[in-house]
Amino acid sequence: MKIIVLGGDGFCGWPTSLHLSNLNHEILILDNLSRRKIDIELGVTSLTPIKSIYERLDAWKEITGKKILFENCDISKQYNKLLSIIKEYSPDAIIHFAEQRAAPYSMKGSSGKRYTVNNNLNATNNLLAAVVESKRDIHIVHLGTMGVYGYSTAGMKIPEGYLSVKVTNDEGRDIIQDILYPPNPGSIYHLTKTQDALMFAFYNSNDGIRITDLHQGVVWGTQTDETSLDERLINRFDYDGDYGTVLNRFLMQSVINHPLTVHGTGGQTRAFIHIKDTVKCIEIALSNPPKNNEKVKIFNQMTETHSIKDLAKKIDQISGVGIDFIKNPRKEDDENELYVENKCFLNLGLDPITLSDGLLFEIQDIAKKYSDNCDPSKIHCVSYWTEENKPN
Ligand code: NAD
Ligand code: USQ
Repeated sequence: MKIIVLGGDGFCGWPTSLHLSNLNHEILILDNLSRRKIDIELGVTSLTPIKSIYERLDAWKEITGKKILFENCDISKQYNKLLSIIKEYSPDAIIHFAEQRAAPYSMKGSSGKRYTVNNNLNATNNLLAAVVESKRDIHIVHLGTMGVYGYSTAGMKIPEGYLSVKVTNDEGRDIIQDILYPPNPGSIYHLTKTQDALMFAFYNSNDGIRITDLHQGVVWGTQTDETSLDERLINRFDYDGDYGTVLNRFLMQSVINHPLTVHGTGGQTRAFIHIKDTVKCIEIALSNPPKNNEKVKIFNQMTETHSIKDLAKKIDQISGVGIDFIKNPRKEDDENELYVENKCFLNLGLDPITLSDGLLFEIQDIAKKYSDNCDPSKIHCVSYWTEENKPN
């Protein structure tokens, strides 16, 4: 397959590009390297020493003989460039990772909110408009988020995208319809993903674009089989208060003897997936595209759920660093239950990787190896959802 990977220099996009290239797909990465620029703006670096995109691609070619192409393109702004690349390269599929993905960054005052909305919504709309204008038959695979459903206890299993509702009309007749699950975003970032979903529904019904939207949980881990081949291919590892995700943060904190930063009571339950399963799920989604005229396919891309408190306890047990319950910088429920349907991927052959001490130790080893790169002053989250969420 010929595949364009939008955002292929990022945490999920880089290992996915290598994985698909290894399977002999032809890969072209489009990325504006904004994630690296945000590191500079925030005064942090990935814990792991990531190489420039050019060094990464040269190393991949040297090690495997496989060539991945790269173009620097801001897909939220450079519409004509995006369109001509799509027409010229004529891909079978486009994977869309190219969005600002940190909830705390998106809540960093008006600049974070405006940047996230402008970047993410224009990126998605430009992609969809360009696919229509190119007149090519292209399968779009988008990375959405479990957070589109919200994290209030639903009292039911969260379905894969659509909710079957029954309404009784004026004549007393029951009408049954599948609607998009009611969106309930918890941050500006998550809000953009709910709006992406509406754009997909519209372009799918109006233009017949074939789309798979993957509502992914929190990703943990860092290396995949391909990124482990050589240090120059290493994946990024975010630990800072904006971009670090909770489990990787806790593992990193545990190796530098920093008490684990649980927000609030830690009763929040979230869905998780290992990065090796992320790349596998995308491979599966590409091999199972929607048919012509099929509605947007929505899969829940997660393998397990855990409460933050239970994760912290588990890591405290293996490290003994202690737990620091801090005032929650976010406006979110203190406690929630979460049951998620994930049959789509399981039925298509996903064999989930779940939390095991072995994998936790593996990530701790990486964090330990590069712990000199950690700036402890960047660990705490200093992005607050509202004034009331600020520390007393
Ligand atoms: P990331 O920030 O590491 O990677 C995103 C990449 O997209 C970066 O390389 C960035 O430079 C690029 N990019 C952003 N805006 C762009 C634009 N306008 N034009 C071109 N390139 C642009 O993020 P990630 O963790 O790899 O996440 C990828 C996708 O997966 C995101 O859409 C995110 O919402 C989704 N996701 C991530 C997680 C997670 O835990 N990391 C979980 C669920 C969903
Ligand atoms: N949390 C802590 N302590 C920390 C960091 C986080 O208690 O040090 C808590 C948060 O308050 C939240 C939960 O852990 O309740 C998850 O936070 P997170 O930063 O790991 O994840 P989140 O902000 O939800 O975002 C991440 C990715 C995002 C993706 C989302 C999937 O950055 O791109 O969409 O996970 S999901 O959460 O399923 O919506």
